Amino acid sequence: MLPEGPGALLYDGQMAVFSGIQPTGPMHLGNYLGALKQWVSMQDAESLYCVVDLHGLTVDSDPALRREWSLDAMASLLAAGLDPSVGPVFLQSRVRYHAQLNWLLECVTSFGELGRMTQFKDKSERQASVRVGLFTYPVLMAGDVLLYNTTQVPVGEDQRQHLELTRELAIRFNNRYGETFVVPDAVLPSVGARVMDLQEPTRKMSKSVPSPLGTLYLLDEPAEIERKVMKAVTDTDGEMRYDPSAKPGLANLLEIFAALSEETPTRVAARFARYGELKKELAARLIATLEPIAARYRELRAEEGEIERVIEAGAAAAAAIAGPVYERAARNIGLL
Ligand code: AQP
Repeated sequence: MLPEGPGALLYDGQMAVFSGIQPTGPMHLGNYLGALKQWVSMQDAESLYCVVDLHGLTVDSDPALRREWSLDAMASLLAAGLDPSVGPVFLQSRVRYHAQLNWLLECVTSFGELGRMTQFKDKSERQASVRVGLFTYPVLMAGDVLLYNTTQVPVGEDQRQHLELTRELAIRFNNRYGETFVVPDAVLPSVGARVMDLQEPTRKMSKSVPSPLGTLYLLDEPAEIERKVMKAVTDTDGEMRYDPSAKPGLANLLEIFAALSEETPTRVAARFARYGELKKELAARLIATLEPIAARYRELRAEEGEIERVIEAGAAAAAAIAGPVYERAARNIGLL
């Protein structure tokens, strides 16, 4: 879809894709199906993918562990199939314009609209002392996207509201200060946009909520994947049909299967008579998809210096795009 309205004049005809992921722990199947799988399929010379380590600061952590998580996240992106020779893969904090644009955008955002963000409401309930950064997180995210003249943002369903805010801020800034930002669209996968916890299928699979049996990690061993899938919560009536509200556990398994096999959940349901058969076949498919990713990840983590080289090159390429956009925003808002 082409950008419309304010910002459209800046659009140069290229589809520019940007998306990011927080280095707040090992990546799970939701991150893969909701984000990484799409990122890989959409990657071209106009796409940028980022490990958003500044966003990761909204979660408490030991600095040494943070550094490890950032490297782990970079390795996971590359292992999932992103190719840094096609488009930049980089670390957010290495491009200073993210933090700089954040401030300009905070000054066009209202307190009330951030208070309405459901992710803030959910996450703040789980923090003893709520950081201001958790509250302003969607503004930093808006800046991440807007810095790259982005037209499309591939994300999972949980980021839809933040993307709406990004569009709102871009339009507002353009209306007040003149054409500055391209207004982006969210791109959600047709299935797999909301992978649920395998033990609590009414809650999304998440990095920051501990659920040892409910979260399927990209780096899980095959036996572990099989164990988690076979123990996934379903229901007792044993009737194989896709019904997310009445049968959320089964629907989650059917959606995961459908996202891997690129068909609809209803079609997947028609292929199996028993939950056990579905689970067995699903585990086999997950192992076949995730094992090569885990193997490549281990190779990359063992190659000293390789990830740092990708980070350096990616930051230089990203800054070359972000710099002029930031300068345009600063000039238009009235900074000398
Ligand atoms: N359960 C999910 N199903 C589908 N997509 C998902 N994503 C996250 N969880 C699911 C997508 O992964 C991308 C990166 O997410 P993020 O790092 O910004 O973190 P998040 O959205 O807050 O979710 P996480 O990874 O589970 O972390 P926590 O626990 O911190 O919330 C995004 O495109 C997201 O949509």
